[in-house]
Amino acid sequence: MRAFFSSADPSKPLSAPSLQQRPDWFIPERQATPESVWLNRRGLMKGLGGAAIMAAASGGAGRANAAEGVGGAAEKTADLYPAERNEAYKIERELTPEEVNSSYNNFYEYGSHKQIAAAARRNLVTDPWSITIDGLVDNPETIAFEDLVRAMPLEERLYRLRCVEAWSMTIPWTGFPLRALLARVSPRPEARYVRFETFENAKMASGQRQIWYPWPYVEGVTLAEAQNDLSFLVTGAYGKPIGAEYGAPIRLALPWKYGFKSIKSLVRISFTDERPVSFWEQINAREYGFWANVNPEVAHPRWSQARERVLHTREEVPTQLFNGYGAQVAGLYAGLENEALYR
Ligand SMILES: Nc1nc2c(c(=O)[nH]1)N[C@H]1C(S)=C(S)[C@@H](COP(=O)(O)O)O[C@H]1N2
Ligand SMILES: [Mo]
Repeated sequence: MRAFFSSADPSKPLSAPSLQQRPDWFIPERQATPESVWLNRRGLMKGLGGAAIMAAASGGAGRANAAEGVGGAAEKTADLYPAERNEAYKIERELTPEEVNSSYNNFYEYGSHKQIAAAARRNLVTDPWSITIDGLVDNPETIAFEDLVRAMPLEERLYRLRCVEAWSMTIPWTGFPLRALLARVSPRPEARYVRFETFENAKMASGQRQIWYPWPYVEGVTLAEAQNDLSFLVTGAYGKPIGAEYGAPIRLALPWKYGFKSIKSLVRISFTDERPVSFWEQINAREYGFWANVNPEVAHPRWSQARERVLHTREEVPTQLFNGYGAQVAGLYAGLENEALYR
């Protein structure tokens, strides 16, 4: 499974560094944590030792897992799959095989490398799972995952995913338009942004013991972006509920933006009048901004975005503006030319 990512692979065209290759990253240039704080953290890490931290993490998670059914909350909605495909969202690329997709993931809650699937499946407990919708809405609520899914119109869409690290996949997602959720909760006129938050529980995500990351993972979009047809809340893939590695039981898909915007395992969706500061933006705002629209002409500070490795193939293809979704989304950015739209 790893052969095609081997650095010995002569067809590997790009140096596609992973997000964590940044030895100095936890002191970002502009908003450094006060020195005393991170020195203490380092002291703590040293004192406990990495092994002790890992053992504590997996011990706790193992117990949690024993109490859980195989499929978590998703099991309660399994009868909804497969959902009917919406033919408006087809693409010319071949689908990435499920076994490839489910063994090459970014999910920093389970480690800063790609082989997190087993740990996520073992430790992510999704039953019970509820989602809180709050902030500037007329109908705030906290709702059980299965109740929300049953109230929403599920459909299948074929979407691309273009990671900022210059690889891509094509995925048959199942879910519902974010717009349908907006209609349910009725954002108030003052709401300008939507903020998304992943769970925070180091007992079921050992990566969250890495306390120098700004947990929980947070993302955000404008209300106009949230209302776009393409903004999709994902509950399934390949015709069944999503597994832990994809961000069970519910995650976002924003196919015209770099993959890090597509936040996993959502517990909270908030409507605000303030632009949310995302997880990666907190870590390094120079490299990972709020907009993060795909653009082959705007290089990442450390590598080109001109081309992408199509996972599972040996192909390297040109990246497209807005990841090929310009017809649907370019209009969202009229008048915003002075914003850093492409990082
Ligand atoms: N909570 C959370 N969401 C996340 C991430 C993460 O580390 N934690 N990684 C992001 C990145 S960088 C990418 S490319 C996609 C990967 O989704 P996939 O593993 O389903 O391909 O998830 C995004 N959502
Ligand atoms: Mo990514």
